[in-house]
Amino acid sequence: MSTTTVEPGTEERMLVTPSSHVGFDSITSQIEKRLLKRGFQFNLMVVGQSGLGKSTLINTLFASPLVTSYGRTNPTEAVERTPEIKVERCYIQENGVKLKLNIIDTPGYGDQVNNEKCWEPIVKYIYDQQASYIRRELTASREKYPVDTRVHCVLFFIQPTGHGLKPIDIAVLKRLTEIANVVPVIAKSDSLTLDERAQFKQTIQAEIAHHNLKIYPYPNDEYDEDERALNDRIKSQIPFAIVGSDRTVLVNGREVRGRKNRWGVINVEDETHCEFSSLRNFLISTHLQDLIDTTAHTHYEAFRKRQLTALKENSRDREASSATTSATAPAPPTTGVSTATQGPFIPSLAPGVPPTNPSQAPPRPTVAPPVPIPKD
Ligand SMILES: Nc1nc2c(ncn2[C@@H]2O[C@H](COP(=O)(O)OP(=O)(O)O)[C@@H](O)[C@H]2O)c(=O)[nH]1
Ligand SMILES: [Mg+2]
Repeated sequence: MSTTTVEPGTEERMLVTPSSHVGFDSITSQIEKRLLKRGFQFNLMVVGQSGLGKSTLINTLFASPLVTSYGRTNPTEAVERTPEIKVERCYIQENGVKLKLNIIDTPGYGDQVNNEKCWEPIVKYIYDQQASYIRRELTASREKYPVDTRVHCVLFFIQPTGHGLKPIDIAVLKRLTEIANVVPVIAKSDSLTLDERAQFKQTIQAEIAHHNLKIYPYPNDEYDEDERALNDRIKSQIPFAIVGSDRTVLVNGREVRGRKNRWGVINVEDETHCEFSSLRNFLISTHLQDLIDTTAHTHYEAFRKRQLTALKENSRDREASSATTSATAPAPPTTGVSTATQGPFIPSLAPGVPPTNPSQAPPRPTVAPPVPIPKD
């Protein structure tokens, strides 16, 4: 057995190299076996006007007919009044790996004449999932693996106008990037020439920088050099100019996923035609776990911190006010309901929703939804 001391400053531990094989190097395969049995959960939200190819892209990404279009297919159909959220749950399997997918569609987004606050149901949905997770975590008898419905990635579809982001896009992006991993894509990029596409991308990148929009992936000290280089490359490519298709077409006797028009065929997986492959590699092959981790460690953590701080402040305020009341006023008539059974409660922290009694409301954080605290 040989022993060496670990360099000072790293960790106060002796590095011991066993003289023969012990077997703990199999821990990674033990973990892998367990993870494979449990499967993986990935929750992907698509946001963008109807008709931009959101459903088609989902089917293209997973090479499966997972979702159907909820958009309006004929002009007599009423425009959805609110961006009603629809969740498609399915699971797909590849080489023994089970991926449980929740596809969250926002069909009516941005389709109104007045789109003011059209992001509210989307923001509320994201918060609701975080609140539901916190509730699961805070119950006395916690589930071993709480169901995770937190949104891991928001694919934001930009209309291929060639003129940059619309004010509504900026307003929505500002809100969504604060609470989730947002990846913008240029929808239906086959409608732009290569020059127009390059120019459009530059304009959008400049707008992202100008408005300081925090687009995923974020800088992280834990990344090594290779990961940082990969993220820099991805950053320079964002927004991905994509083309989707849920059909296959024949090119040189080979079936490819693509779109056929009068001028020829667009092979969606061909890098010289569009950036769909880069987007799929990024989302699924290289960053799937990072998207899940960043949701848990960055977005959910921020939400949890805000909620628990507000809860603590609220209960401190209530203790202080009840101490003042009992010191200065006669005891109120008993209602038969003890405060202990009512449990802690935050009146309302929802953006845009006024608290029931503003004078008793805790300080409002910029963004935070109501947290119904578990009763058990
Ligand atoms: N030209 C072109 N058409 C597309 C593309 N993706 C989808 N479409 C078509 O656009 C229409 C609307 O697509 P859909 O996926 O239902 O849009 P959604 O309403 O955003 O979900 C369908 O006819 C699709 O075939 C694309 O990348 N390029
Ligand atoms: Mg759709």
